[in-house]
Amino acid sequence: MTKSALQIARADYMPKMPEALKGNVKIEEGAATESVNDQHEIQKLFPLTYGMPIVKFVEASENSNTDSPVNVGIILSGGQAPGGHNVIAGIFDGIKKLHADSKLFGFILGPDGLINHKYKELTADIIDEYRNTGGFDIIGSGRTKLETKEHFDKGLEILKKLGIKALVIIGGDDSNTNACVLAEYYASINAGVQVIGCPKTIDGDLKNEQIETSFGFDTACKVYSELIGNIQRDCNSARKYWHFIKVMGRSASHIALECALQTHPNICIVSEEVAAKEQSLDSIIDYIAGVIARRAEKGMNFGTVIIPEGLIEFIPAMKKLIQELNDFLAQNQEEFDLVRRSGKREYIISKLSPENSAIYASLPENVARQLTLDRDPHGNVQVSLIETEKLLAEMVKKRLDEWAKEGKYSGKFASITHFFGYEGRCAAPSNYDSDYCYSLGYTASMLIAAGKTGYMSSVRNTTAPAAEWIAGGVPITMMMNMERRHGEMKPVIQKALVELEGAPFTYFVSQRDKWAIDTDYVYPGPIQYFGPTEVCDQPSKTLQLEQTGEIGIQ
Ligand code: FBP
Repeated sequence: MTKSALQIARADYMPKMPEALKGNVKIEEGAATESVNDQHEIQKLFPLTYGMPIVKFVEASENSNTDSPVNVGIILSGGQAPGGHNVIAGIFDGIKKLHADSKLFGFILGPDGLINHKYKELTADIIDEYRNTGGFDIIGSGRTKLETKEHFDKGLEILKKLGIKALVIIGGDDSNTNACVLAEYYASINAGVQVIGCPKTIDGDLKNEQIETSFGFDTACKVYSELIGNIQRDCNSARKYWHFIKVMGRSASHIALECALQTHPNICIVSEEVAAKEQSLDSIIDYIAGVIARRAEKGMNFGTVIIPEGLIEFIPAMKKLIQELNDFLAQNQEEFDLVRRSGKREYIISKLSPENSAIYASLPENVARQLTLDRDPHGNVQVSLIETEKLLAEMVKKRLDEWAKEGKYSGKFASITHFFGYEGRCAAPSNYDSDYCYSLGYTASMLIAAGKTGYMSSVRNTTAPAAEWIAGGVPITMMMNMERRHGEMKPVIQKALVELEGAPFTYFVSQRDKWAIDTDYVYPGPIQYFGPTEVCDQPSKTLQLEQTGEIGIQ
């Protein structure tokens, strides 16, 4: 494999770690915990893993190594996120420290690898190739849900065969929920296999009081912010385009908000605000067109708009339309397929309820088509494939044309659209993610040595220097509540949406009118791996605002 100069230099980077993890460790247990909501139901569903204490690791004087090898299996679950390889390297170094003969097995392509017994032993040579690199390619990832008894039993066969003491599932909220169900099940049958979770997702929506952030968010946002900054500099140089930039984040708008905090765009839409204010698509268009018109009055016919990927489902009226379309197409797909392509739009308009039909009719041709074509295996419209950035750009143009006719707008409008998602998910992890992930992995191995199951590895206080970080574990049941999923009440980890009362959004609101009209762009530049600490080691703005109330150096 040919390596870049950066890859070669990064291979030697030693992730910074909490002081407490550097030598022998001992565990400190806190008080019993409760789930965030629905305590009675969650306790009933998880009798063996409910109520366990939060734990942390502290330095110990006595030897904390184990008498026998600690064999561990790992699964990468869901979308890629920068730093996954360092979680694995941290686990590897942790179990080798515990006992030199410990072995690490990686299950290939996500949960499928466990179910179908596809695995590979990750030896020191392999691990060394992947230290501080982006991607999940060391073993690959997959989106199969590990949730049935058949899956669990099939998995146990191979775990037993390989003498695996614990399974670490590196995933988002759903995968960690399933990790907890698995932990409970293995405990209930005395399987002798522990299950530990690690918080992963660039979307940043797996966080709470104990889990400060999910890994990968920091790097992905820095990559998108570099690109947005570059676009802003281009746009401020040519002064002739409005750039509509959609950024990933299936549901929550954390990525969009973080990128806004890093780059000061003219407009950033936050889906959670749209939902809370029950905004219509029309009012969003009015808002964007209004800023464009105000800038045009000052002679500035250029700017940037950041749009969160999940927006469409947060607009109440669009959500209803999508719901009716899902239901209608699920029952009438065959008839719909027989309608000629040129007649499909009219067909749908004639079939929907009057309210949804009017909204559907107002959508540009391509978006209306995407809403009927792009469906996942469960029959849902795949919102991530809907080109919201194009939808907004087209509708804004229409609105500005109307205003021009009414004499309310006399600027020039030309737009360019972008979607940033896959560009950031496998980037070489920032120092923050390299360090954080390595510590998460190392901590997971310590949780295993302490005999814990049903815990998520946690590293806190990460806005302080790494030596002061606090490593430990949180019972996964503590993060759970009951939610309706596919018509049934299920125990799930609460997804963290952008809090409208929280420090990052409040700060954004205090600045956005200024950013809209002034051109106050920030150009963060590429992630730096070597150099002054304020350039290389700064955590995300979201984290800094949440933990310290300060935004840090721009
Ligand atoms: P995870 O929640 O699994 O980490 O994935 C998040 C994400 O990157 C979203 O931002 C995006 O909508 C989605 O994955 C894309 O999924 P896919 O990789 O299947 O195209």
